[in-house]
Amino acid sequence: MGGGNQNYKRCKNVSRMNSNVPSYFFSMLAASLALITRNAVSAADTRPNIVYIVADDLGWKDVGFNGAIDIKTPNLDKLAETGARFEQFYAQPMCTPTRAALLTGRYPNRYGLQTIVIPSVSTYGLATDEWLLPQALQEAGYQTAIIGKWHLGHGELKYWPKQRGFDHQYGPLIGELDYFTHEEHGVVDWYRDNKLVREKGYTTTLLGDDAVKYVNERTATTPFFLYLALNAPHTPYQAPQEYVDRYKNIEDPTRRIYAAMVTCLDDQIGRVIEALEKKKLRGNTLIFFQSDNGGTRNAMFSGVMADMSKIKIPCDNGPYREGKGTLYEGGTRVCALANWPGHIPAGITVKEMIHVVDMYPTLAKLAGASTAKCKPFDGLDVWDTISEGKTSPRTEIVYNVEPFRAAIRQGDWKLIWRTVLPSSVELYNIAQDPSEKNNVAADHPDKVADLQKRVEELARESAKPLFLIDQFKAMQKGLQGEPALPNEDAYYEKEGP
Ligand SMILES: [Ca+2]
Repeated sequence: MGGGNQNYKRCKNVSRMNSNVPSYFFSMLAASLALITRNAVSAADTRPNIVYIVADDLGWKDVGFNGAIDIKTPNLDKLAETGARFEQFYAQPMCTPTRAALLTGRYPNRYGLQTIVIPSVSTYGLATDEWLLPQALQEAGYQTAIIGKWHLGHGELKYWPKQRGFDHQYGPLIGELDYFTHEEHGVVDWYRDNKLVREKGYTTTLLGDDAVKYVNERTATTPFFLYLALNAPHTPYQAPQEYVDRYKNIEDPTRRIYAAMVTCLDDQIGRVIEALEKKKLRGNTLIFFQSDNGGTRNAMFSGVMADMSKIKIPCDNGPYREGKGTLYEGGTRVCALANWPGHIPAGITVKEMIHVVDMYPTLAKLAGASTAKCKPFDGLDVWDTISEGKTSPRTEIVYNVEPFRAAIRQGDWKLIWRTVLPSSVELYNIAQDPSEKNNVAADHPDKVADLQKRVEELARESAKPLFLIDQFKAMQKGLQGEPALPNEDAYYEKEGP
């Protein structure tokens, strides 16, 4: 309405300046036409399509655009060359928490998903009173699809993606599965629009097929949000032989399969880009890519399906310490890029801090979606940082806050605090020491105290971890039943002291 009024006022001014009526009439006509054209353009929807791609447990340095030499990722590299790569893009240390942070714009300690992941035997999920990104986009007129891994609740239908704002769903609901049988502990976890489907094929390729089909069915009149959550290259390490054969030069057998998995993932992304180009949708599509956490460096966090005792862990997080599951940079600083021709400059490196919680407010604003139904965001709109290189509004990263450990970064200072006994405190200057080699806590007691105070504040605001509640309940059940005393008859029959 404001714009309309301004036009009206401008027309009135024109009328004062022009005494002759035909000139005034034509000015009015021109102004009206301009207004109609503008409205027509917005009705045809220039809001971007969003293709948000997540890889699973991909090492920071296992993509060409971050320096991988043996693993080939030409499609991702081209997106980075013609878009923005991120140097300090942070996620949570594991699958469930990062995916929850992305879709809520809020840190997982707000709603109890901060600890580990939702195990396949558990029935809890992402709180249904959170208003998710696909819901906001759907409400704004977007078509929405999840093609790939969910891992935000599978035990009850109310937690499933189609119940949470996605028009279309295809892929697994839990955290890991066999790439060929689509089973986890003998149970098939492969669904299309809430229906169990039994299909042949390699998961990464099947997800790529469905993503291409989805793009082919879209038109320029309705924007869409495609959340392409590829389950590769999470354990178990499995790849089609044709991809493994491309890496005969890689000596270590697990790294060879892992490389094959990553290249297959890259190929699917290439197919999706090609489909967008053929449909002439590429120019108005923002593509985002990230790993959900760092590559695995510790077998304890690798998952439950693979026997890690006989293999060399294949992931490479480059200069960053440790990996998935830990609060060090290797677990939380992930490979990421964004690409939107004409809107994100080509070949830039965004060096500013961004956290995955920032994506919801950023994307919702680009989409013109209301966030009125959301709980208070931890995320910030970082679009000017991505598109114009402006300073990030983000000055703090909350790596995680759990009852037994936490990590937080303010500016260049990062605290990692282990609160269980024996406790430990680590302080790093990330700008000077990105590999976290020199713990300088003893030299900066005031900085440690400040950051600990902030962690205490966040801990007081936190929900209890649903994982721990669930595990305690399971443990309590195990403690009930008959006492483990010897059988009475057997005891009295026994001769002895
Ligand atoms: Ca993961």
